Amino acid sequence: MVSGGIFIDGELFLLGIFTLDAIKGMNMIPKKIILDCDPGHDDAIAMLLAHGNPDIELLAVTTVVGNQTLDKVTRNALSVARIANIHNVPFAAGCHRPLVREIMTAPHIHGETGLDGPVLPEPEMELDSRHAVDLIIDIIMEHPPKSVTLVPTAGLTNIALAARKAPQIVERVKEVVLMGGGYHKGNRSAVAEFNILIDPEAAYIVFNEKWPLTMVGLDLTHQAQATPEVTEAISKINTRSAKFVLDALQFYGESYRASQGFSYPPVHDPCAVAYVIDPSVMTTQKVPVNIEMSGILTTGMTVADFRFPPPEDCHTQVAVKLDQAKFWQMVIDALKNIGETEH
Ligand SMILES: [Ca+2]
Repeated sequence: MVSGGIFIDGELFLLGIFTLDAIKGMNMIPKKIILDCDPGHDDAIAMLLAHGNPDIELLAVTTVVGNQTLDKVTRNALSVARIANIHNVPFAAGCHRPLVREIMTAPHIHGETGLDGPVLPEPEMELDSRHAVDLIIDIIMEHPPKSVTLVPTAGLTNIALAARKAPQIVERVKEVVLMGGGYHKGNRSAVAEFNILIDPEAAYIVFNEKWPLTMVGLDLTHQAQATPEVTEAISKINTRSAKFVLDALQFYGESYRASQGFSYPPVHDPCAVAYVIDPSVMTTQKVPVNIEMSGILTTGMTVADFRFPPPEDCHTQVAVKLDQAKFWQMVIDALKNIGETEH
């Protein structure tokens, strides 16, 4: 339970004490998203941000092989749903391997379970019986044109297959806001980011369809580091979800220190959700981006062409600069809105 109100012309009018679901129900113009993810410590925080923010209507959570195998990341997604008391949102499992390549996971960052560190509860929710690709297509076609935003925070296998199976979704989607890539940075290779590198053919499909696409890449997400000030603020919330985030950040922070020399871990995936909530949380630049699929050293690189002003029909943009204070306040407010969930 949280104190809440109703948004009218962007102004919040406090009306009293309401459940989070009630607040979300009052919001006349929520941003409808499908979160396609591979939880994953930062995916889990992205889920919590989406669930806890009154401006977001989470239409579905879909999973795809990535940080770990499909069965592991799907179980993690359902466990996080239980931690945050997410109900009435369909969860569906998607592709168990990339389109062409062999499976590549990230145990050095996320552990053997894909979400090592926190103690995860047994999932309670049943998976939707549909394949994630079909659920994504169904939801987009059931909603009015240009009302659903796709937020992929994993390899792009599910999204690419959805675009190939039902090409009519491309016109219908409002936009794609994805975490992946980097115009000057890589992590899994010198120039490639993990989500793109694990399925570059899928990324090629997604970046070349003509939907508006925002790439929230490493250039941006490396600015979203969970500093001691951030963890201190989260620790004061003292709820089940907040404790889960702290435990997740503990493991994830140690991984990033050991494997990549970061003092504090960059929390990638919630940045994409934050952009949907309020685009002013980051600056962006329109620029053509394409995917290298066959480089000797550069496979999976998001090649951004900054040489000229963007052409008229440029449908891609990259995230550049993060308002860190605004971003972390969104995460903290979402956790406060979720409140205590233990029964
Ligand atoms: Ca992810």
